[in-house]
Amino acid sequence: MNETRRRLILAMAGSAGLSQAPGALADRGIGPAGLPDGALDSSEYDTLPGKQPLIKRSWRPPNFETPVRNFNDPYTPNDAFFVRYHLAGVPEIDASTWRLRIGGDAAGTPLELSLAELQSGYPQVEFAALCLCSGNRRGLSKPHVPGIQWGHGAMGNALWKGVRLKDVLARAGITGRAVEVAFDGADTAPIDATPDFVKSLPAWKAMDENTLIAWEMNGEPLPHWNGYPVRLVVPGWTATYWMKHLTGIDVRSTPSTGFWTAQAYRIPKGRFPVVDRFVSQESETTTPITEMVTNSLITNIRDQGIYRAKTPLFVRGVAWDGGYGVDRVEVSIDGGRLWQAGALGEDLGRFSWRQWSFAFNPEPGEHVLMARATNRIGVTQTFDLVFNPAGYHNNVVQRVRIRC
Ligand SMILES: Nc1nc2c(c(=O)[nH]1)N[C@H]1C(S)=C(S)[C@@H](COP(=O)(O)O)O[C@H]1N2
Ligand SMILES: [Mo]
Repeated sequence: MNETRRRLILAMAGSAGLSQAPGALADRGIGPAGLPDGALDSSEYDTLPGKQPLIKRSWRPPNFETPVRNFNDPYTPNDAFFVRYHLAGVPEIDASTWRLRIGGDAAGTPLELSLAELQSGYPQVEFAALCLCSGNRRGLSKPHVPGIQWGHGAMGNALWKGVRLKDVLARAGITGRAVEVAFDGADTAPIDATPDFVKSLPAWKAMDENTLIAWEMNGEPLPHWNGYPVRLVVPGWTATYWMKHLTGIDVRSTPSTGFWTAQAYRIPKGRFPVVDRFVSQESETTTPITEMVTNSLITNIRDQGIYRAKTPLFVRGVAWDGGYGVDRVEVSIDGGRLWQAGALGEDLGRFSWRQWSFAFNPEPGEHVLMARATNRIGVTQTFDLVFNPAGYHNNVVQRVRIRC
């Protein structure tokens, strides 16, 4: 808890929402069409200070989704990057008085760092990584599940710059007794009914050389809404662990019992093809979500869109996984009967998404476009939803219907 922080008053800034019929909302990119009617009706473009108009899924706390058209760029612009909060008390932090406290019963030499000390005291690293909300596409779950009804846009790819968490933990004298490392951000719940957002990582993942304490995103300071001044970057793992406005690190010899680690963000055991385990938090039937599953998205073709026949149509998209790297993307233009190789774009690193493209000359008539990614350890996407009560890990192969 930082005394100097102030709550940001969420002023309705420049509402760009238009009242239109639900069908038109899907057309404007608020979709996809599979979202529940209520979610489409209550969503609109709206503008947070410093951001472009994004798709508002909730206002308090702010949950804003990136329009899919932005995913045609290799990196998602900072002012279009999605915003996800659990608590409505979004902190406004003065970087000159911000401090990061590292302690806990498995830290022999607790310490406190200013931003300048963090930036000058450790080797710096920068790489690309996809930040993807566990619940991205939750709105497409059938049957529907409670929670923010995300479409496809609760994700973004960026270059992250910071220092390795393991270097800071070493300075704090992390001992062999460490089981988990828990992270606290400066946000607060306005009424104390909601538990503080604290997330724990297994000690091995905290000590991974790619887990960063980052202050820069795409060459700029982190935007306010994406964790200014400092956030955790846990590449390969879903964004629930990417603590924003990081203020406290607790190196623990015992598993965290906090709500957001011990009860929330859980998946049924054994149903998803994931490799990484979070053993100290596993129960008989559930386990915390860990790495992202292999997935892809068509980014430039509109579902129900009309395109020219007998003219080359360039299908573009992105594909990603939990950090092994994308091996291939196959594309079908006939609803999944025949699959052909898509062309992969530049490899921006194994934690980045990978752009891909596929060109064909459509015959007149209807076509169902599909894309299916496979990663370097041979794990691919599912055709049938793996239902789970929180709607996580939706990597169902998309079906995009077009008419030519
Ligand atoms: N402090 C803080 N950090 C947080 C959260 C939060 O509510 N508070 N939400 C997490 C979740 S669930 C997601 S999906 C990502 C979203 O990152 P973004 O808002 O920068 O897109 O932040 C993570 N870090
Ligand atoms: Mo999330």
